This record gives sequence, C-alpha cells and structure tokens, in this order.
Amino acid sequence: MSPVSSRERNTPLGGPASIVETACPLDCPDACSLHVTVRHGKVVTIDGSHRNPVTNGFICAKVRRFGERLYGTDRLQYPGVRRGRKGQGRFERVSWDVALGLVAERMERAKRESGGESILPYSYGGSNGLMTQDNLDATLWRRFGTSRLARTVCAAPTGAANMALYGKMPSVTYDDYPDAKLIILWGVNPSASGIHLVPYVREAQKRGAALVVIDPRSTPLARSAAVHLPVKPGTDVVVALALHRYLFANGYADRQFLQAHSVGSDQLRERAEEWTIERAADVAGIPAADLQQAADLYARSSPALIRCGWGLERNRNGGNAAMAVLALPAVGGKFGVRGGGYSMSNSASWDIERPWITAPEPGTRIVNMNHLGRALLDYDNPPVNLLFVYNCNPAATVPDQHRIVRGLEREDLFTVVFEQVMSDTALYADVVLPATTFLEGYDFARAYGPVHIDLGLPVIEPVGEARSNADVFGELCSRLNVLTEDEVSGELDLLIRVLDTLPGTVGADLRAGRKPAPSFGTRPVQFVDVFPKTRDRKIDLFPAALEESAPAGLYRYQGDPATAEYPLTLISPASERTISSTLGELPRPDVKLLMHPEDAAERGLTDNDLVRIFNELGEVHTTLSVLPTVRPGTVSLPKGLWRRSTRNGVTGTALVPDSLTDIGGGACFNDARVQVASLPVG
Ligand SMILES: Nc1nc2c(c(=O)[nH]1)N[C@H]1C(S)=C(S)[C@@H](COP(=O)(O)OP(=O)(O)OC[C@H]3O[C@@H](n4cnc5c(=O)[nH]c(N)nc54)[C@H](O)[C@@H]3O)O[C@H]1N2
Ligand SMILES: Nc1nc2c(c(=O)[nH]1)N[C@H]1C(S)=C(S)[C@@H](COP(=O)(O)OP(=O)(O)OC[C@H]3O[C@@H](n4cnc5c(=O)[nH]c(N)nc54)[C@H](O)[C@@H]3O)O[C@H]1N2
Ligand code: SF4
Ligand SMILES: [Mo]
Repeated sequence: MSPVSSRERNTPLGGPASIVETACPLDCPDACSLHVTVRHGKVVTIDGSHRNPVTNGFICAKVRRFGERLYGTDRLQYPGVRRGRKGQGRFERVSWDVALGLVAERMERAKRESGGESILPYSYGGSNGLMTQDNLDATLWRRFGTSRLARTVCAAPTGAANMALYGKMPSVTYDDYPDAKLIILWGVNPSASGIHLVPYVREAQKRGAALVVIDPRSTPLARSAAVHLPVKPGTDVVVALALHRYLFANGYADRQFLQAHSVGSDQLRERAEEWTIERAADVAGIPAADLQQAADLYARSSPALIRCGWGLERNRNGGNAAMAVLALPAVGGKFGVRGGGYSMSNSASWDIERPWITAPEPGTRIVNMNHLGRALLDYDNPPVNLLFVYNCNPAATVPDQHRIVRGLEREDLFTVVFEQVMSDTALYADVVLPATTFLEGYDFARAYGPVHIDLGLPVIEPVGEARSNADVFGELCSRLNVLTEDEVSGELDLLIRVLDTLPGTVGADLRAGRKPAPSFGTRPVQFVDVFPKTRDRKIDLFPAALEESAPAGLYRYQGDPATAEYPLTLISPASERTISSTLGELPRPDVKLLMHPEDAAERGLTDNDLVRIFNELGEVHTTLSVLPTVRPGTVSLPKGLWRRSTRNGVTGTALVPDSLTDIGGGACFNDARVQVASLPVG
C-alpha cells in the first residue's frame, strides 16, 4: 500500500493547471512551505505559502527561479559515459542499465585490485532532506568497505564546539527572538542566508531590543544595529574572550549558575585573562569604545540572545571562536528565560536516529573532505582509484580548486558523478548519472533555524530519466549484493520507514490522507525545558579532549595568516543568488570583488576596474566594486560561484588553502590571503 493517497499524487500530475503544496528541503535554515503552480505537468511558478507561519507567504528569489534549473540547458537528463577529455564535458548517452552495470563492475574491480578503501564516496548535503542522504548510500558504502568521508566542509567547528560544550542542546528558535532585549548576530547574515529570521529580529527591535552585529561587512541588519563591530575575520575568539574577561572582572559572571551547571569555568577565566577590551579591540581592528559598549550591553541585558552563525568558523581560529562565543550565555547567566541563551543550528533537535541503516560502520580509512585534492593526488596505501560524487560539487565548493581539478584529471581515476546538472565537477566524470530535484520526488524538509519538519511531494514527473538517490543506491546495493533480506531496499520502502520514525504528526496526517501540516517542535527555554546532552548534563567549558587536540590549546588565538605579499583577507559569504553552488549555473549579473575605498586607493584601483585576485595557489579575474560596506583589509567574493562566472574560469576556492580549523577539521575558506591588482587589458 502506498502511504500517500492517490489524490495527493494525482492532483499535481493531472489537470491543466494545479497548485501543489510542498516544502523546500535545501540547505537553508528555514525549510519553507511552498506553493507550486503546475501546468501540463510542468512547473510554472514557485512561491511561498502560508501553511507554515514562519514562511508566511514569501520565499527567497533563488528558489522562485528553481524552474530554470529544472528545465535549463545544464540539466542532466540521461546517464552518460565520457567520450572526450576529462573536463571537456562530452558524454555519450547510455541506458541506466549500462551505466549502473559499468559503475558496479568498476567498483568490484577497484575492490578486487586495491581493496574497498580505494573507493572514495564523496558527498555533502545536496537537497539536504531525509530521503536524499545517509540512507541506502550509507548501507552501500559500509557494506562495501569503502573509505569513509569526514563531512567537514561546513559546520564542523561550530558543531564540534556545540557538541563539546552542550551536547548540541536545542537552541532558541525564531519565535522567541521578539522576547529578547538584546540580540547579537555573530558571523551570520540572515538577510541572505535565512531570510525568515529577519522579521523576528525586526519585531524584537520594534519592542525595544538592542541589536549588536559582529561582521566584517556592514550587512543590512548591521546598518540598523546599536553597535556594529566590523572585526577582522578570524579574530572572534579574542573578542569573545574579552567579553568573558569583562564579565568575570566586573561581577557580571553568574557564579551560582556556573557552580550548578558547568565545569571548567576557572580554566576559561584564566585563558580570558590576557584579553582586555583594549588588547582585543586592537587585534580585531575595531574601536575599543565600541567593544566596551557591546560588553556593557551584554552584561546588563536580559533576555540576551546570541545567534552564532557560520561566518566565524571558517578560519584557523574558528573552533575556538565558536567555543568562546557559545560559552558566553553560561558565564553571563543568560539562560533560563524565554529569548535568552544562544541560537545555532537546530538540526539535532529532533534526535532523528536512522534505524533503517543496520549495517555497522566499518573501521576503514577516514578522509577529510577538505583534503580531496590531496586524497586524489597523494594518498597511497591504497590510492583513491574510484571517486563517487553525489550531493556535492567539490570542483566549485571545496578548498584548493586547482589541486582538486588536477586530481580529477588523473587518467587512472574512475569518477562517477550523480548530479542534477552538468556541474563543474560533473564535467570530469567518467560516468554521469542524472538525479531528481526536490520537486520530482518525496523528501522531508527539516528546518534548522526554526524547528519544524515538512513533507515534500513530487510536484512533477522526473525530467528526462532522472532518478532519486534512494532509487539509484537501492539498485546499486542489489547489483552488488550487499543487502540483507529485511533491509530497506528502495525508495518506497525508505519513505515508509521514515514516516514510521518521524516524530510529530507528518506521518499520521499522511496516512490519514490529510494534507500534512508542518510538524513543529517545541519552543524550548534553555535550562528550563532543555538541558545539555553531555554525559553529566553539565556545560563543559574546558573539554580536555579539545585542549589536547587544538594546535595551540583551548581559547588560544593563533594569529592571522597574512603576509606582506598577500595582506588582504578574502572572504566568501553566502549570497542571494545561490545556495552554496546550487543554482550557480543560472545567468547572473557580472560577479564583482567587493573592496573598501581605502584599499582601492592604495592600489590605484577604481570601481568597475578589471582585477586579478591572486596568491601562491591561484588567480581569479573579475571586476571590482569599491564600497565601504566591507572593512579595510578585507575583500569579498560571493560563495558558490561556478567557474563560468569569472573571467578566467577560476573561482575563490582556488585561493583557499586546504588547511584545517583548530577544532573539528573544518574548512578555512576565510584564511585565503590575497593581493589584488589591476588586470592589464588585452
Ligand atoms: N542565500 C543563501 N542562503 C544560504 C546559503 C547560501 O549559500 N545562500 N548557504 C546555507 C549554508 S550551507 C550555510 S552554512 C549558511 C551560512 O550562513 P551564515 O552563517 O550567514 O554564513 P556566511 O554567509 O558564511 O557568513 C555570515 C557572515 O559572516 C561574516 N564573516 C566572515 N568571516 C567572519 C569572521 O571571521 N568573523 C565574523 N564575525 N564574521 C565573519 C560574513 O561577512 C557574513 O556576512 O547559510 C545557508 N543559507
Ligand atoms: N569559497 C567558499 N566556498 C564555500 C563556502 C564558503 O564559505 N566559501 N561555504 C561552504 C559551505 S557552507 C557549504 S555547506 C559547502 C556546500 O558545498 P556542496 O556540498 O558542494 O553544495 P552545493 O554547491 O549546493 O552542491 C550540492 C550538489 O548536489 C546536487 N544535488 C542536490 N540534490 C541532490 C540529490 O537528491 N541527489 C544528487 N545525486 N545530487 C543532488 C546539486 O545539484 C548540487 O550540485 O560549500 C562550501 N563552499
Ligand atoms: S532556500 Fe530557504 S528561503 Fe529559499 S525557499 Fe528554501 S527554505 Fe525558503
Ligand atoms: Mo554550509
């Protein structure tokens, strides 16, 4: 029996024009409810619906354009086998049977000749729903004994800090922002990266809350902040330590709370000791008076809420920055009231185990995904001979682009890319497999800002011969004989298992033939309704394991990697045009490097000049935008560019070293140090 009534499935595919209610699962905190108009089986418009009050009828401009991805010239419609040079993108259409037969045969050969670890499955979030990752793919890789992947390109440092301090306790949801009297947006730009938070921040401001924004750029919300600290990227750890020192030194530390609910506050206090307001302000390149004002506001306000974003984690000091920032509400005694505490990724709030993956994890080699280039070029014992990429576009999004491309060019590497579009990575495939998008299948959208789960329905039939991850990995599992009899083996099977496992009412609604409403979690008050999920339920302010593993120890600043030759910091924040590199194939206005007027003047550059941005790893050619919306010494390019979006087919990730963060093994995107010069014409 299908768990979905035929009415739900037929409406979208039938009549000449119908409206389908679905949900956006993409890697964005908001998980919007969508209203999709379909005519003659094709998507015509995509808009926000009111079914989910957080969405409130509006969505971002990029997903409104998703139809252009569905039917665009870059869409992959059929399996293909490479016929040209690697990177050239010439493929011959083959059947799924031939393509999957070839993939299975090459996997078996790789395992026979060099062992399962010579196969590297490479994936990240993709569509980011429950159906599209960590399901049959996980079963396949585990049973086949491939290398394992540490998925660290994002949220690894902040995640590790949140786990170590609080065991990833659920955090403040959007609904409770209006209760705050002070909101600190720390390394986060909701105006681009989670637009539904903005109205809640505005509502809080309307009710008298003060806003502090800590960001090297003057983002839209920074412009209305009581205090904007345009810190030098990578210096957040010292800024946060100065706040700790101030709280401890001036009687604002909540000793009673610390005593009852934490361990390690003395060591934290010791490490903070050297960071006076003046010294931290000097290192961060901000006025000491502004930092003092932020410290006073934080010390005296309640409820005080810190939204810790991901902008502060993407550098060599990122793990300790996240530790120091997330420790602030503990020291300041900000928990225990609605609107107080911290707010981070709420992705762990539902505690969704995946009981349908029964294969145990093998003890095979772990490859950090930020070292893809090295893995392809340097690893031996065994070398990586087969790379299987899905849910990810590493040639565009992972550090050290040139090294990755050199790896992908290896003639003796067999590369499978399972993708929705002919991405920068797919161009290097030996076999390309076309994947469905979230509008062509079922998925579960999990919000990680607010807390809700919503069901995504197939709005249209798959375009061309595109197939879902569950379907394709299910077939590979059976071709390679890795499933036991009672295991989930295909898409429908998986859908039923997920429905059985989900908390809330999504599953029940669906079975009863009701249009499922988003299922909401609670609005927990930290230290009233929810507590740390650490072993002793206490906050561990000085986790011994991290003190040992972090190169300079906990709460230590490792300095700035700038040199005289490459003095400028290149950052690459989320933009309104793409989600990471998803939708980056669509036409866009000329991509520009943002630079402060002082830096431009120093280099004799003016607005709209053609420039080269370069360091020892590579060189990117774009036009220049000279504006004071970024601090001097820092320049900015959008994240997620495709190689076609710059003048020379090289993007910002080519300038990013593949070094790792102090905690969590994360990517150091914002440790790119560069020089910028005018590009001679001709
Ligand atoms: N439109 C859109 N939305 C997205 C995404 C997208 O690509 N596009 N991506 C999604 C994903 S995968 C993620 S992880 C989130 C990320 O969302 P955010 O947390 O907003 O992360 P970023 O955009 O990387 O950076 C946020 C801000 O940090 C600033 N920043 C850079 N370096 C530093 C620093 O060292 N310290 C401080 N304090 N600030 C710094 C940047 O200027 C930027 O304004 O957004 C999600 N939502
Ligand atoms: N310069 C710079 N680069 C960055 C960052 C930065 O700050 N600066 N931030 C990084 C961040 S925060 C992140 S999260 C990473 C993300 O980097 P990636 O993981 O590469 O994310 P996307 O670029 O969105 O690529 C996901 C791909 O999966 C495909 N896909 C989607 N759904 C499915 C599916 O169901 N099946 C299959 N087979 N494929 C699917 C999409 O078409 C898309 O091409 O990028 C990072 N890159
Ligand atoms: S990307 Fe975010 S804002 Fe845009 S539709 Fe999806 S959930 Fe909503
Ligand atoms: Mo991310």
